[in-house]
Amino acid sequence: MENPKLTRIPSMRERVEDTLSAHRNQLVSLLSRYVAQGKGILQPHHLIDEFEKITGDDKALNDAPFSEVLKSTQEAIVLPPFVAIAVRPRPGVWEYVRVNVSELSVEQLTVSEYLRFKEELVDGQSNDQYVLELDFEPFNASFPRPSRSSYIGNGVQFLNRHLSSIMFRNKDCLEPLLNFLRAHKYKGHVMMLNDRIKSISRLESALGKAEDYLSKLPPDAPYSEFEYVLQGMGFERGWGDTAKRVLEMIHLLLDILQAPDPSILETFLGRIPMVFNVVVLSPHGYFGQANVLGKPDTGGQIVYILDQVRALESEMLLRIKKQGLDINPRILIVTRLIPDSKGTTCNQRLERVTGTEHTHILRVPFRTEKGILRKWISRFDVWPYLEKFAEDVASEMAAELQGAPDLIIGNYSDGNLVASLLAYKLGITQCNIAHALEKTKYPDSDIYWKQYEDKYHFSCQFTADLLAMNNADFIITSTYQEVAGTKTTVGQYESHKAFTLPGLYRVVQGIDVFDPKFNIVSPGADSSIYFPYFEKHRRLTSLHGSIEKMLYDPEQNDEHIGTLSDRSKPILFSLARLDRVKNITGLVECFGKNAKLRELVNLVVVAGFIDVNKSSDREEISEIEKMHSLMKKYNLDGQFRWISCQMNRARNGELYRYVADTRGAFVQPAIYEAFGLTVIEAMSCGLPTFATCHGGPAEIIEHGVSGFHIDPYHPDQAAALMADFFQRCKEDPSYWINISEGELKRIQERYTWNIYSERLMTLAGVYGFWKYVSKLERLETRRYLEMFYILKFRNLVKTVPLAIDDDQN
Ligand code: UDP
Ligand code: LCN
Repeated sequence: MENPKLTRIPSMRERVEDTLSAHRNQLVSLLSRYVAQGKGILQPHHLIDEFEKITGDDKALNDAPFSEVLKSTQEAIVLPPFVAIAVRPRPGVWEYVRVNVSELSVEQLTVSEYLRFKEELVDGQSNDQYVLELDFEPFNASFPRPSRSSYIGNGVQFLNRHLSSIMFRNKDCLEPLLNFLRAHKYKGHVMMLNDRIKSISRLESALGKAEDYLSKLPPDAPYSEFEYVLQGMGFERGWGDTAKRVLEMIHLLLDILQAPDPSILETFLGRIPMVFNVVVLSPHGYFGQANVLGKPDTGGQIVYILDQVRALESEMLLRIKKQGLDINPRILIVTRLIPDSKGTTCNQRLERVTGTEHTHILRVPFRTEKGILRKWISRFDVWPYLEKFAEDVASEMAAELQGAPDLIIGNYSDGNLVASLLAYKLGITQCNIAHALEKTKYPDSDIYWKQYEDKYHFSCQFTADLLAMNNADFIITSTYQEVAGTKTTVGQYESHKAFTLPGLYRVVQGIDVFDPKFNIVSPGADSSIYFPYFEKHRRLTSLHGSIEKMLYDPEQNDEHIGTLSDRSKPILFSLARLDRVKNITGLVECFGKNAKLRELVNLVVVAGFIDVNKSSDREEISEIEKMHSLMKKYNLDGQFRWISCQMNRARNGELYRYVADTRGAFVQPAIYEAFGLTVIEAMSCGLPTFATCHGGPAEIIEHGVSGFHIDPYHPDQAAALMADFFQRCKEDPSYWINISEGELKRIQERYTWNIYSERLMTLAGVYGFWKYVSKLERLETRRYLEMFYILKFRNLVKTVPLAIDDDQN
């Protein structure tokens, strides 16, 4: 066989240089166009648009290496005569190149040099060699991590492979497993192994004896019948509730001792009783079970957590029973107590979660030296309260649980920070859920952070995010794109890999998306509320009267304004909080402009307040004003109905189905949507859905099969796509059914709470074990984080003003 010729892959710099020498003229013309735009940041579409202008049909240039480089460029920094580009050949992998357009020289930059160059956009040239750089790379150097992008988001699978291969290579590595099983206790009661088993060889022989003994018993013999015999051999409760299940566990462990295999290890670790008490943190309000949804900051995260804890409690009960234990699990959702609770239960300390037996909301107030903060405040303003909150939570939670939890789950930036403080202090396994990382939602909010500081305090938020993502033992995301984007777009976590906050610090390695802590575990929609429109026997027809009133009652009031003069038209429906990024005003505008769409459908939106005086949120107030002005500008009366936020979930579920009855559609027009629960809700009802192509919905929906993607930056195209859909459905009603069926299939395959809770409990087991065996390595990172918290974060927090209660004004 001929020897394959070994060729070196050219560096990014060489690829740019090669193209520069082969296509000098065109490239100079292109780069000059970029430079002509002056100092600033160019986005990928700017770069490609200009490239297409100069290449036209020039096949040679289109095929040149530079074309590839440009297609994977995520941003260019123009500071004449330089153009620096950040190239992302594949998810998670970045390179940086700078071209001097006057001298036609090309240089490869390190991440740090690139960021320093980018800072010049804001601060001008600086010779300061001592800018603080945050770099987690050295701590992770000895840590296992995959290199293929396809492994991203499947950390547990990688970790199991790694753990089983080291156990296989070196029998001494089984020792930590033994110690782990021996250390297992619940409130002082030993589980799994007692003192009789002190070594691996002893364990092996005891397992052999137990196997022998159990195989002679009836498979369904209860544990109590053989408890004492097993105890004599060195086993304690936790292996199973029947002889059959204990035998299964024994076989799994014997297999691991013989020849560790990743999937066996995962099954075994997932079945060890480890999690009885869970604390779920979601500090900012309003967190309640009624009358809260749609209020500012109160949306999907609340829905997600309430559904999650119900699913989690059932899964925990099932597992505990199968483990042969008689223990009641506890789940506490910890949030802030808001004394001025505005008709909600947010002023109650403890509230049982409906549909559960062992799950409560525990509310702890935000407190300062001046006392308790009484009013609601925006999630952007909570930073000064969190450290004290964490301390108060530590004692309240200990009292409530009579001990420490086994797992802490943080939610959003504030919850993840508090989770980090508690998990670090108590040595507990920490899981993070971002829901949304604001850096992605607000473009360029890192480099221009100072402009946002007054209203958003992103300096605190991004710092908190970095601290929490690095402290977490594992991170759950709803989609792959949340971690590492797509081939062409950057993931939310990925955007924290390298960025700069000029004047504060520079992040050269903030998080690595290849870290095996990332796992995709997607949520679902509560199937008792969001079920298909055609399941007639389950439909809540008794609510149709109030739904029709909401939609068609001619009265104009705080609850609804606008009218629908032709009730026979399908409804184009949207439901969201009225914040800027949700872009409801963008939807209203694009509807207003498209005569065809206006002729084919009625637009109905449920969002925010109609009366501006009811809102205390900055963004919401400006969106409310914009909605009113758009209604006038486009003369929407007769074709448009605006309904204020709706907090009754059961009725909202029926509303989606009511819209489906009109052969309508749902539209989610956000400028960016981290995941998008309303998309899942609409799809679960079988309502055809159009959703933003920026963020989670791009992954949830397969365009043209289980819904449609729309681009909020091209509203005219979005409106045309929707008009075409309704026109086509008018001509061929089966098209509507096809899309609806496609959506229901997609939901069943991927987005259900059953899949979620099973996965989460297994992850808690595997990462709990991993935390135990890797204690020492992680300590280095944690000490570095502690220093960053104390030296940086605490000072930043001091810049955020404390809120003043209304009666103190
Ligand atoms: N929601 C609601 N009433 C409203 C607005 C929103 O019940 O007036 C619910 C909606 O049904 C969904 C959640 O709030 O369950 C919004 O979640 P999503 O993930 O779509 O967006 P978020 O608000 O979390 O950004
Ligand atoms: C926050 C968001 O912004 C949404 O995109 C998510 O669906 C929601 O949280 C639940 O995770």
